[in-house]
Amino acid sequence: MAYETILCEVDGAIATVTINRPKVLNALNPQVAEELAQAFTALGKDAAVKVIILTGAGDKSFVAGADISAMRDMNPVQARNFSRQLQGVTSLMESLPKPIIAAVNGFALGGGTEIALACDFIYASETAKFGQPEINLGVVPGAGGTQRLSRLVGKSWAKELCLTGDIIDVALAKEIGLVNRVFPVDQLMDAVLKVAKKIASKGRVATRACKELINCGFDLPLNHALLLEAEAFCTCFASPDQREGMGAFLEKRKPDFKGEA
Ligand code: DAK
Repeated sequence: MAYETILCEVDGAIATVTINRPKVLNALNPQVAEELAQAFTALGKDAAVKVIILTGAGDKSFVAGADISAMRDMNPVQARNFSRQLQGVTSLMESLPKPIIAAVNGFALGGGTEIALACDFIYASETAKFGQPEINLGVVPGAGGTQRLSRLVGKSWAKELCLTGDIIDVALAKEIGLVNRVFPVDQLMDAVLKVAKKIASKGRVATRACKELINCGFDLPLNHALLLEAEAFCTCFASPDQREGMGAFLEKRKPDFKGEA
């Protein structure tokens, strides 16, 4: 499919989606949101793709937020439509049955931090910077900045970031648990590809279930979440991957997972 504001490349089991508006630091406008929705929908259906990487074009920015020039003159109806569109993209990413890894290679501000938070985990370059500066624009974060962020880093850090609008460096982002791992700029994509390939070598049924269990179970009471986990564990036994994985261990060989999810 031809896109104008994003790039979408598939190499074997790994797809890389690059937000491609480097002149405005990859800011998100309605067209980016629409194209991201199309790309994630298509990749979700593409049986060959097992893991998706999300990154930003250029060496300065992942995503510097929603496009302020596009937002400034929106009327309330356009603002609501844009809002629903962005929320739709983050919800789609979370519900996709395949892991999405954020490769944050520079500024991830406002909607940039939020779209990274909708990924399954974040790897970042030493130059990455994070923040929820919406308060400086007279608004609140609208795509999960108050909600996904507080669930990930705790209420206190989420409040400090959302209330001050401060931009934090990657060391602090790692310290508070927003970022999993940090790499020199020229090693980030190799590191992300390496972990993507490792995940792609696992069985689809278990990969999908892990993502769904952690996402869905997190906000449930523990006993309900554990019940969900037991049901998913049981479902794995209906997949050839369970026999292949356990058989391969016992036969001292590498598993070759072929189950469909
Ligand atoms: N929008 C539009 N243009 C942007 C932009 C943005 N968010 N960020 C940067 N640019 C543009 C700059 O205007 C500049 O354009 P030219 O002047 O060259 O034409 C170009 O990118 C380069 O930026 P700078 O010259 O400013 O570069 P610096 O290195 O000096 O500064 C910076 C980099 C990232 C610190 C600075 O550009 C900056 O502060 N940018 C704005 C960051 C920001 O406030 N982001 C949050 C935006 S609000 C919602 C979901 C999500 C959202 C809202 C609702 N719903 C679902 C309800 C999200 C809201 C936001 O993200």
